[in-house]
Amino acid sequence: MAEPIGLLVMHYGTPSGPDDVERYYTDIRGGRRPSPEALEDLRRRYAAIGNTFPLARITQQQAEALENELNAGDGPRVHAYIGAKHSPPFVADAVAEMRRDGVSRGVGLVLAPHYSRMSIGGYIDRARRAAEAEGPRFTFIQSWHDHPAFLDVLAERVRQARERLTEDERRSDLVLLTAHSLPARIADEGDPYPGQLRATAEAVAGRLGLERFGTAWQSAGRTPEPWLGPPLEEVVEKAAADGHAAVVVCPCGFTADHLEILYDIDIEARGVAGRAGIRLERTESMNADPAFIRALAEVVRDHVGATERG
Ligand code: FEC
Repeated sequence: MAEPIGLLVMHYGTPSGPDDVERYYTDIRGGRRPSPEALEDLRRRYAAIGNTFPLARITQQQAEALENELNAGDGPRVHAYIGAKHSPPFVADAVAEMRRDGVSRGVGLVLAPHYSRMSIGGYIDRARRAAEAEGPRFTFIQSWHDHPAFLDVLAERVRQARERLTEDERRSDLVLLTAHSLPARIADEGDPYPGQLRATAEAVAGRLGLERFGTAWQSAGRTPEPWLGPPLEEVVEKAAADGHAAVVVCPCGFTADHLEILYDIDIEARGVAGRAGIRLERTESMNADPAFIRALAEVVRDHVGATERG
């Protein structure tokens, strides 16, 4: 039997608990410690979601389910390894483990669908550096924002969220697809990230025949430089001013429940909507939903097929 492919499943990472928040934040900031005020603010946000840090557990479930799904099919056998950007086991730790296990062929998959040099590019750089001298030999899935199987699952999530609205609300709702904001200069550098979010939104709207939809950027960093906009909060306020009774937020740039969903949308953006007098309904996160896992398995199979064809 052929040697299994090492599937490197990469995610953002999360603190291991409240005591790990400072280390984590310092890592996100490239080794610079945050100011006491910024740290306090982050601690407050984690406290507001009950000091839960579900991302690592959910990623584990996603990776296991993906490995099982791929190994149950006719395609290539895989062994999944998990590596994070900002918490252990880091991407480099996972690559080292693959090497210890004798993996010679690796495929890198980031659990975020849209490519930016600053997001997916950062994961790929880490894995490449770790594998440079002694392998494994890697290929990377650059983005999967427009994979039809993923778009089908997303569209179904939006359909379900709209079902929860009253008929009146549905008649004048606005569907918003969101991703994590990044510094606005990436747009001038020709980065594909903004265009990919737009493409996801248009494809989902097309599947559902939506007339009222748009994109918004969420969770911008707290730095002085301009970030991609418009920010979600502003779009929600404008939706209220324009007479929409509800907004349906689909955070399609993320695949799991974590701070950026449970705080930034469920608490912050929902608070803005409430004050503006409209309803905010959010699509359920993908997490380890079997339909999402089947879609991811297709993404991996298509990539392996394409790289083997050369
Ligand atoms: O629940 C958790 O513990 C982790 C949630 C989490 C996810 C996530 C995903 C992305 N980020 C991206 C870019 C940036 C940039 C900066 C930045 C800062 C933070 C901070 C926290 C945080 N991020 Fe994050 N991100 C998550 C959490 N992120 C906490 C620091 C405090 C704050 O600003 O809120 C700014 C860095 C700097 O200050 O220099 C840039 C992108 C994603 C989506 C793609 C991916 O998942 O990799 C892009 C989940």
